[in-house]
This record gives sequence, structure tokens and C-alpha cells, in this order.
Amino acid sequence: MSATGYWMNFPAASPSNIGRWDIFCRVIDNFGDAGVCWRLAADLASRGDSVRLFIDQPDLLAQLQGPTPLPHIDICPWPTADAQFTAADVADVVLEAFACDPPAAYIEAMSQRATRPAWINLEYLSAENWIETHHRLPSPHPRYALTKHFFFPGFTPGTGGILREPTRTAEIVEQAQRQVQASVPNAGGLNPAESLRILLFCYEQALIPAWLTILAESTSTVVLDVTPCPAQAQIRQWQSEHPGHSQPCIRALPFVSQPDFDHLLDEHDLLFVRGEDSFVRAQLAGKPLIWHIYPQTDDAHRVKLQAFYDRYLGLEVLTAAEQDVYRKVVKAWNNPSAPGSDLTKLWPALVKQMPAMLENARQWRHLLLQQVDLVSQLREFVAHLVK
Ligand code: TRH
Repeated sequence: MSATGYWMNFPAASPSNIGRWDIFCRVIDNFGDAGVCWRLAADLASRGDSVRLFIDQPDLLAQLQGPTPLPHIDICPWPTADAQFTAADVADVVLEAFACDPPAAYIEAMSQRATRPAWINLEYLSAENWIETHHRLPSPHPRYALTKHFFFPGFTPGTGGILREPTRTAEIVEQAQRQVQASVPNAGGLNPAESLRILLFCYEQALIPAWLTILAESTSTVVLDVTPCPAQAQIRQWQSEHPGHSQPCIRALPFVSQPDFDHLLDEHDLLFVRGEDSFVRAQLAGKPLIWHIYPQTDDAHRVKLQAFYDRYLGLEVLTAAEQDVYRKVVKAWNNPSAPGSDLTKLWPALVKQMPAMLENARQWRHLLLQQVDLVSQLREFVAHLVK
């Protein structure tokens, strides 16, 4: 065997499918890289393709996947530096996540394959306009007769779409139908007598103490469910400094699998999410979201953040004044030291406009459902490349 024993485990491909996929994933930090690759692998496998997922931190996947092992997916550790490959080892489609560069020996083996594999670089999601002009662009290899293609997830028809697997789509459609049936005139939002259920998943957040103090003064009940993230420690600290507070009702949640995480999103009214994957799943849950974007050193994330909310709020469900409040809260959450980040007045205003924000979230989700999902687009694209 050219490389290591895991090559022997390639599940047989059904002839009606694209065939075999090798996905390469290097974890930069946190859960997002693994999270996106796992969703992608699971989605492909659910459609009958055979997938090997090469990842440098396979242990992360154990936390993300549900209790039932998925057929057609083989999880492989990142190949060691001395691993050798032959053309027979190479899959029909090679997908590197976020330009992570497959091992040099594997790329050489790709160049020796009689039918060249389709080679895809799956990029980060963005709502920026330039995505459309870069999506599907080829990049010839400088040494080998190989061409890599860029695949950009996005929100418009000219992009690769977002991950939305058939099972989740079915759940969402059913949920949306139930919501339509249950709606009554003037409803569509929170009942003021009900509690506000907030789900929190964020990075280190300087606003937490001040925000908790505002929540503590709220007249209606606030349930704050905190996923495993830096906020849990910050909140514990605040609780120790505010013993006996009755508001908000804070619950520290354990880490759950991705399918359970999706259901957690469904169960809450306001979603604080971060990174890429939880941000997408919050949109699919059809709930108002406050996005804590992954910070980049050159501040490129600020443009990306604005591009998303421009599209999202561009539906114009919210009045100009409501949009202003929403944008200011998002801005404060992402840049707490900037002027105007005091939530004292902004927070009550945001809570008051929750019904309109919910309507915006539902209309946005409706648009996303019209889009062809990422895996369908990807399969169609590579089918054309491997012809
Ligand atoms: O964890 P993230 O911050 O991930 C990333 C990485 O930092 C990455 O380097 C960066 O490039 C990217 O963000 C933009 O956020 P994200 O993307 O939301 O990933 C979290 C994953 O964890 C997502 O798949 C949902 C999952 N998750 C669970 O499955 N269960 C849980 O209980 C929680 C809290 C999360």
C-alpha cells in the first residue's frame, strides 16, 4: 500500500453517483473548519457519494456528529509527511477546504491519474459582491497539468449557495408550514407575556457584564442559554459578583452534536452566533441573529459583516429606525470599544422590535430556500468537470 492502511477502507461508490470524494481539512482553531467539512461530508454521503475526510484533528468530529455513524464516510487522519500516493489512491473529486493545501505527494499522484480528478478549493462564505466574479474560476497548477477551481459559498444565485442538506430542508419547510398555520392577525412575534429565550455562542465578549446587568433589569423573563464558549466563564464571573439575582435565568449548556445544535437554534427566539457554520444555521432556523464575526487582523471582517447585514436588512421588513437599532447592536457586539456601543438604550429598543426582526428572519430564510443548496451545486459542477 502506498500510503497507510486507511486507503483500504474506501467505501464502494454507487455507479449512479459522482463517485469518490477526498476532502482535506486543516483546523485553524475552534470548530468551524471541522464543522463545515463535516456537514459537507455528511451531506454528500447522504446523497450516496463516498467520502474520505482527511483532517488534522479527527477528535473534533466525534463531538460534532450525531450518535448514529454515517455510512459512506471514512474519517482519516491528515497524511504523515512521508506518506506516498499513487494515481489509484486519488479520488474522483478532491476538495480542499479553505485553501488548506493537500499534501504535495497527493497532488503529484493527482497529476498521474489517467482521468484527472476535479479539484475544488471551497472558500469561506461571504455576502460581498466580488464573490460572484470569483466563483468557479479556474487556477492552473504551475507544474502539473491540473486545474483547481474556486468554489465560493454565498447568498446570491451567482454563488455556490450554502450548505442545506435535504433532511434539514424538509424540517425547515415543515416548520415554516406550521408557523403559517399557527399565525393569527397581528401575531408573528413574541407574546409580551412570554419569556425571551436567547441562545449565546460567541467569542470573548467585553460587553457581557454590562449586557447581563441590563438583562437583570428586564421586566419580562429572559432565559439565557449559553453554549460552551468563552462567554460561559465571563458569565460565571458576573454571577459570582451578582449573587441572588433573579434575572436572567442563565443555563450553561453542554456541547451537543450538530443535529442537536440545529434544534437548539429552533428552540430560541434570538440567536447569538459566530464564525461561519453556526451563522448559517441560525439563518436556516429563521430567527433573528446577532453575528459575532470571526475577527481578521486586517479588519476585512468589518466589510464582510456589513455586506451581510446590508443584504439581510435590504428586505426592508424593518423600518429605517429599526434597522438602525439592529445595526448598532451588531456593531457594538463586534466592536465593543467603538463609540455608541452602550447597550443601555439599544437593548430595550431591540427587544421591542423582535416581531419585525422575526418577520425579517423568516423572509430571509424563505429566500435561502429558493436558492440551490451548496452540495447540489457542487455535484453539478464537478460532474461537468470530470466528464
Ligand atoms: O467555532 P467557530 O468560531 O469556527 C470558525 C473557526 O474559528 C475558523 O477558523 C474560522 O475560519 C471560522 O469560524 C469562520 O464558529 P462556527 O463556524 O460557527 O463553528 C462552530 C461549529 O460548532 C458549528 O458547526 C456548530 C458546532 N456546534 C455544535 O455542533 N454543538 C455545539 O454545542 C456548539 C456550541 C457548536
